Amino acid sequence: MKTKSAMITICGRPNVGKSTLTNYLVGEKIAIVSNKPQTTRNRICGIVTRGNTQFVFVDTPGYHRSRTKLGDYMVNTVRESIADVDATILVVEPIASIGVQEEALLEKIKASKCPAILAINKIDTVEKEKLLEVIAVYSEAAQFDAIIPISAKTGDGVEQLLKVCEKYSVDSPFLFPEDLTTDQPERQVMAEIIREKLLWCLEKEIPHGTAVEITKFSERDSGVIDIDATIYCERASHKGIIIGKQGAMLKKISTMARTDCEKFMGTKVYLTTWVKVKENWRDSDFLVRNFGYSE
Ligand SMILES: Nc1nc2c(ncn2[C@@H]2O[C@H](COP(=O)(O)OP(=O)(O)OP(=O)(O)O)[C@@H](O)[C@H]2O)c(=O)[nH]1
Ligand SMILES: [Mg+2]
Repeated sequence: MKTKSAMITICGRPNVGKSTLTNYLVGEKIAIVSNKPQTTRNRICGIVTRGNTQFVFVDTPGYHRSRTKLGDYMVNTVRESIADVDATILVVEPIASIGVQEEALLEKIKASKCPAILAINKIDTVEKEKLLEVIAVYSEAAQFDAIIPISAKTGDGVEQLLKVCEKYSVDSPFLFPEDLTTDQPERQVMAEIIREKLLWCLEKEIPHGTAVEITKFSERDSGVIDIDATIYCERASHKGIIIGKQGAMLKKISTMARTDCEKFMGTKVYLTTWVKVKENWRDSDFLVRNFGYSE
């Protein structure tokens, strides 16, 4: 069979719905999602194999002005992901003005000389007339191959987006096995699921200052998987909040995480969690790398 592939980066400011879109395209939850900005920290491939074409969508961290070493890593990850791909999808909010993040990303896309598709997301939240204004503002600002209004939540327009992406496929062997949906190792998916629940359950800066390390991941003969995870946070006071009264918060987080881990693994999971403090780890090159945020 003559095969094709297309590698397509999904970029945009934090919280626009890049990971929601990636999950919808893949048809499985492979990237964590939250209503807080800066949820995604790594570049994550979502793999979609349709007939003789394999799409590799590269979900990236939200482009922002970084204030920590971790932020530097995230922003660099976006920059690097825009180079050497077949096309980029810039995801934006349905707002009729262009922000500094979009301008900076458009500049990078232009410099990379790679074709750009604009995906105006969250159209389920706006009226048609408003959408036309958004389209007008963006078509004036840059040369897009296509402008596609979508809702990553309802799936509206996503099939059309995929159709446009097909244009960028090139003759090539498949880059990943056909049945794979992400390039992340299972351990990393488990750590990310726990981080998602931290983002869901905790307020303000606390979840942004957490990192999760899987210290044990082993399968018993019966197929049950034992996972030990350590949650790192930045302050002793945060540790108290994560654990909660009589451990109630940690229990809630762990229970929610275990359910998703079981869904992803397709088997029973025993999850044990600990909480430790690493003061201001996001500002330490060494610790940021240590937690896996490095190329
Ligand atoms: N109403 C609506 N909400 C959406 C849509 N797409 C995403 N969201 C919501 O927007 C929020 C952010 O979604 P994410 O997918 O985590 O956004 P992201 O761009 O990956 O964010 P970062 O990883 O922080 O850069 C979540 O609360 C989503 O449920 C959409 O099409 N419609
Ligand atoms: Mg994301």
